[in-house]
Amino acid sequence: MPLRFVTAGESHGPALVSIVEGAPAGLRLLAADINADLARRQQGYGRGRRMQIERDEVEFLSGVRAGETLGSPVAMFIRNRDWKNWQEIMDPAPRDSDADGARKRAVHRPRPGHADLSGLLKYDRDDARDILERASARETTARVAAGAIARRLLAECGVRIGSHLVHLGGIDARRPSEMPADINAAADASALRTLDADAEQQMIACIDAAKREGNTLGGICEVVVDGLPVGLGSHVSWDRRLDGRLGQAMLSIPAVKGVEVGMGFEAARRTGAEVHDEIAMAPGRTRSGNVRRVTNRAGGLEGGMTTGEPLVLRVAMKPISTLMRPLGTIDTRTGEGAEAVAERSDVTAVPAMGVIAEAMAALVLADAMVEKFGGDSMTELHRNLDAYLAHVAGRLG
Ligand code: EPS
Repeated sequence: MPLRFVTAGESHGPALVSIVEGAPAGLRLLAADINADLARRQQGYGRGRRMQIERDEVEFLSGVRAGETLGSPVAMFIRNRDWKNWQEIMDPAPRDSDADGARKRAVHRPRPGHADLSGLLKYDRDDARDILERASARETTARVAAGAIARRLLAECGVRIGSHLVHLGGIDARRPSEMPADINAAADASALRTLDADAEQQMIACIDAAKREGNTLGGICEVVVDGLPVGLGSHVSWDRRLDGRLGQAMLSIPAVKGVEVGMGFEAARRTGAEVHDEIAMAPGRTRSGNVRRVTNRAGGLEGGMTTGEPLVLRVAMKPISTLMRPLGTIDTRTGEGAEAVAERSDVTAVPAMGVIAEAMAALVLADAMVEKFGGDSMTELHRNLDAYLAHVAGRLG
């Protein structure tokens, strides 16, 4: 894994930290590039009040000088504005216990569907806040910051990533007859990041109804990546297959429960003749080796490698686990039945999930690019990519 990242931070702690290691030197990078993606992640109808409090922006702590990466780890700092309301509760210093030893805003009624209960047992904590603060999807801010660096790298190599919402709360969005050239420009103009304005109105009505009921909604986003060269990833070993690497990245996003590549589950219901993509010569299509797939049901991956066709993933998110009309649980102090704690939360965060899925896809794909083409400098990466493309283009036709 030549390009890797790690995040740190609790949802209501002072800040989030994101460290990306392995970005080649000489990549042009501005805080504004990262802030643009952070702002996209904060959009979306159905978010709670927290998104009005936060305005996510990075500060570079290392790895960038005069607008270019140095090849050293890029550390980014993102302040939590809500921290000022939680300082006492989240203070790292030892506490003077209250008279009865109670902790403020302690959570003893774990929410079904969250990490609260298993985390509390596994990490031997009394207060589920010690778990939920880190399990919170607030952490995805730091992933999007890391992903924005990967996106810059891919953009310099001619690769573009976009996403749009295709389902929310039981309502399917119709696919446009022709996909827009810039998917994100179109999707970001929609309150739900969907390309179907009629479906969007119905989805908004569903979100309003779910909110009134104290309920939550899930949905599906599609990620599309154009411009990938043939041959990223490999068939030779299980952990080098790109579909597996992308699958892990998608399933690591909080509340994501499924990922499909290309036709996905539908392929299992069809015959081989209905599923596989026939091959034809396509002179001038250098990124795929002067060939094309007549269809792209495989979604740009065959044998764990890119084909040079667009990569298409669909990512499914369950409804958020915090319900304002709480589900049944137990009180962990007594073992008696209780209603789960109802912390402030969102009705849905599927539009944001699409942006997070883009970031995770970017990180996996940039890693695969650096792995194949070398990662000390952008000069090296470009030289090797160009030589490879020239070579594969000369093989056929
Ligand atoms: C989250 C609960 C809400 C969300 C949060 C994820 O935060 P709070 O508990 O402060 O109201 O808004 O998402 C974010 C803060 C974010 O940046 O996406 C949860 O429990 O997962």
